[in-house]
This record gives sequence, C-alpha cells and structure tokens, in this order.
Amino acid sequence: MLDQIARIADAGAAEVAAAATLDELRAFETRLLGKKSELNDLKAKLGGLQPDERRTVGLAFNDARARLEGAVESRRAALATAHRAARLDAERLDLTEVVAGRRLGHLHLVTQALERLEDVFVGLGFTVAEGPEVETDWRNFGALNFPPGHPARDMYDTLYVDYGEPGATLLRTHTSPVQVRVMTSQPPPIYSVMPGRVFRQDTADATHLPVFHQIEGLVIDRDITFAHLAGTIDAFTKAFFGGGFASRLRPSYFPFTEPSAEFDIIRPDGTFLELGGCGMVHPNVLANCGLDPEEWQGFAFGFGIDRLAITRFGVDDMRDLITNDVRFLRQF
Ligand code: FA5
Repeated sequence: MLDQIARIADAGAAEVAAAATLDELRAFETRLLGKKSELNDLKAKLGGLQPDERRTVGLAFNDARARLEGAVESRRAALATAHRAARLDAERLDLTEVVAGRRLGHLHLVTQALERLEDVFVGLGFTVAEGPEVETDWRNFGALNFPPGHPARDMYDTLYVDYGEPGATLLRTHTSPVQVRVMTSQPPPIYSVMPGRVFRQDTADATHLPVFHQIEGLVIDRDITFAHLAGTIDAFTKAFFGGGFASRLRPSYFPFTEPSAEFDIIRPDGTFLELGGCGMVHPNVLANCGLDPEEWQGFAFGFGIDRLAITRFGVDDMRDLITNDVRFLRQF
C-alpha cells in the first residue's frame, strides 16, 4: 500500500506541475484530492490494517496529500502570475506608439508647460518640492497669516473635506501650503519651486477652472531683498518666454507677504498678461514656521500654470484644456 501511495503522489505531482491552465489544474485537483480520488479509495481500506501498519500507512497517506496540495498551490500561483502578466501585456496601451508616421499620444499641454517651468527653475538653481492636495486649514491658511474669519479667506472659494473637526481639512486652494511644509521640514537656505494641482469653487470660464495648477517659488536666506525677487521674476520671464519679453510688478495684497505684488509679463507687442502674485515672506509666516525673522528673510511667488500654458500655446479658452477633445489636443 505504501508503494501505491508513493506512486500516486509522484505521478500526481508531475501531472500538477505540467498543468497548462488554471482550468486544467482545477480538474487535476478534483481528480487527485477530491472525494472520488484514488487516495480516498485507499483511505477507505485503512480500517482493515493492523494498528501499527495503520499508523505508518496513515502517515504516508497524510504526507502524500500534503505534497499534492502543496504542488497544486505552487502551480496555481505560477499560473496566476503568468495569466496576469499575459493580461497586462494584452491590455497595454502605448500612448507613444507611432502609427503611419504619427504619434498616437503625447503629454498634455499643461504637463508640457509644467515640465518646462521645472527645467527653467532648476536651471536657475532651484530644487523641486511637492505637497499633498488635501491639506489642513492650518497650512493652507493659518500658518500663512490668515487668522480664522480673516476677510482674505473669502478670496479663496474653499472646498472642505468631511474629515476631522469641521473646517479643519480642505482641498488646497493654492500651492502656498507647500511653503509651510518646506520651511518646517528643512533648515534655510531654501531655494525651491513647488508645482501642483489646486482647487477652488470657481465656475469654469475662459480664464478660470475649478481645478487648476500653480507653481510656487520660495527663497529663504540671509539679506534677501525685494530686488532679488524682481530680478528672479525677470530672469524667469526671459528664460521661459524669450528675450523679447519683460516683467512688471504692481502693488497688491496677500496676508502671507509684505510688501506684496502682482506680476505681469509684457509681450514684445507691449500687451501684458497677469500671471500671479509674489512678495517678501511676512515675518509672522517665518515665525509660524519656526524661523527667526531677524535672521532669515525671503520672497515667494505663485502663478497659474494653466493660464501660462494657454498664453504660450495661443489658446483662447481655458475650458478647452479639460474637454478632452482630441482634435484640440492633437495640435500641441
Ligand atoms: C495665490 O493663489 C497666491 N497663493 C499666490 C502667491 C504665492 C502670492 C506666493 C504671494 C506669494 P491668486 O489667488 O491670485 O494667488 O492666484 C495666483 C494665480 O493663479 C492667478 O494669478 C492665476 O494665474 C491663477 N488662478 C487663480 N484662480 C484661477 C482659476 N480659477 N483658474 C485658473 N487659474 C487661476
């Protein structure tokens, strides 16, 4: 009987290892380990053996069963992995595939603008940092010198997230909370840009989207002045748009910068486009982030990437960026 059990186990294990599909494996499993299996038939004969013999054969029987079960499990895992890999391969969609000499896909124009912005700022000596899209009220507003109830909060039509205390968690309305993350996680000097997606309850129109992109810049070092800010914005404008473009700053107000300015780019034909806000980092913000305003100064800026992308690519209506019309997207 022992020989018979060993033979069943050897033959069964070989069969299982050769199973070509999951269905075939399931059939082998039923035949080898199911109620009507050869092993089960043998088991029924155990009762007729002497007690000593019964123990030895019983152990051999259990070993054979365990061996076959192990073989089935490992073959099942191998077939499942292969099946998954084959499926992924079959479903793979190559967006860069070239059909009849033309690419099928390419980066969205906002992504193209974002990557180019990062390149320009890395070329100017900045590092790139990122933060999450769901933020605390503290980083989005509080640390940036917007106390609760401050009227400047109304400028940002905020979308709150139902998490924790009411009003404590939100979808970030600008990339400025990443400034707070950077200042509280690394010592100055800091020269960073922070691109990302931001959210406001704005109605979509030709120049607004409810979900759009900004890039934030932050410099914290000793003896930083407004002249460094103006020089950086101008260097950026020329590097990004070309030598024929210039920049200009107009007085403005943000709670987290003092003084604050809006900055415009001036096109070679003399027309201008408002791009974003900037200013010297407010001493309260430095203190909120654990930095001594007597020792460290800095500037920050933040501007809209979607607005910059439509200008650069000559698009009239910002809503075209999100309608996913391939006839539009193909042009860029
Ligand atoms: C801010 O968001 C400030 N955090 C900018 C800043 C950073 C100031 C650092 C000082 C220091 P504002 O709300 O103005 O500011 O938005 C900045 C830019 O984002 C705008 O100039 C515009 O280019 C873009 N923007 C704002 N709202 C929208 C929108 N709904 N759709 C597309 N772009 C938008």
